[in-house]
Amino acid sequence: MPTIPSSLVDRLARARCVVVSTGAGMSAESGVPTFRAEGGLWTKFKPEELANVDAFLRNPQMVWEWYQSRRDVILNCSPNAGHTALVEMEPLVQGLTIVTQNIDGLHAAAGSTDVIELHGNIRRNFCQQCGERYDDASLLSMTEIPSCSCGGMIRPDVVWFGEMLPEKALARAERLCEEADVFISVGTSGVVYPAAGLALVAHQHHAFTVEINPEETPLTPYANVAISAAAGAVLPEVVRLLRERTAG
Ligand code: BJW
Ligand code: ZN
Repeated sequence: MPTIPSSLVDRLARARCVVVSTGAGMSAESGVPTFRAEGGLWTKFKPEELANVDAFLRNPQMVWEWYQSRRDVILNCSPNAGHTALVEMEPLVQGLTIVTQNIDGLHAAAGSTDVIELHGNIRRNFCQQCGERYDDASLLSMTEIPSCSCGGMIRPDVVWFGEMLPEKALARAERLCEEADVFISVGTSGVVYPAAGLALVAHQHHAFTVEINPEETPLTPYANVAISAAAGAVLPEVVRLLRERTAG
């Protein structure tokens, strides 16, 4: 059982604004592959060939197929104990918002009510040419890349390298990080910007900053508390201690 410092439980219980920033490690225990660790997606596939708009325009069918294969995996995954613990944390702390880089939709599937998606959602699509939205689940099983009524190509609603993050989502995330009393980073390698910068914003604005990750990251030096263990073990324990504190 990971040891949770009492300072974290105290800070959470007193906080008015809590931001939990999640990355691929959050969903690893659900069976969703991460990107950069051993066996991660970027150790097998090249992001420059698959996760930027030039790659899509060069070879749309290949990129579409890669995302379809990842959808097959993700749509068969369920939220894990870490996702569930964040749902259970909502009534135990004030002002909890999840800011996720994940595109798998598992926080919403678990039942979290305030989730900001910074890198989009693989369950949705839009037209690269005119921006028309295609959120119909029937596209999720198409092997041939579908076309829009305008003739443009339909692509997954995810943020590729070199693309802007959804403006309102990022602005809200930044504002919350400025206001946060507690900022918890879970399962991100902290190398992809601007998402990684949110931890620094929170730190600079005096949030009590926590990292939950079995590995050290560039964000670790900024953490008041770094818990070196899996999200699915740590977060349920935090919830248990919060409940214990509320009951006592
Ligand atoms: C566990 C665990 C368990 C395991 N429990 N933990 C400033 C400085 C430098 C560069 C830039 C900058 N600003 C912009 C850039 C360029 C670029 C960037 O950051 N590049 C760096 C990589 C060098 N950023 C962008 O291009 C962004 N756009 C942008 O900035 O627009 C403005 C602009 C435009 C043009 C020019 C300049 C600026 C867009 C970034 C989009 C990222 N997209 C991806 C793909 C999404 C779609 C898809 O899935 O295919 O998003 S890349 C990929 O990385 C994905 C992830 O969301 C993202 C982050 O990965 P994450 O979540 O951290 O996963 P991992 O695998 O890296 O780490 C997992 C961690 O979990 C590990 O630490 C494990 O230890 C841990 N773990 N099991 C807890 N059980
Ligand atoms: Zn179109």
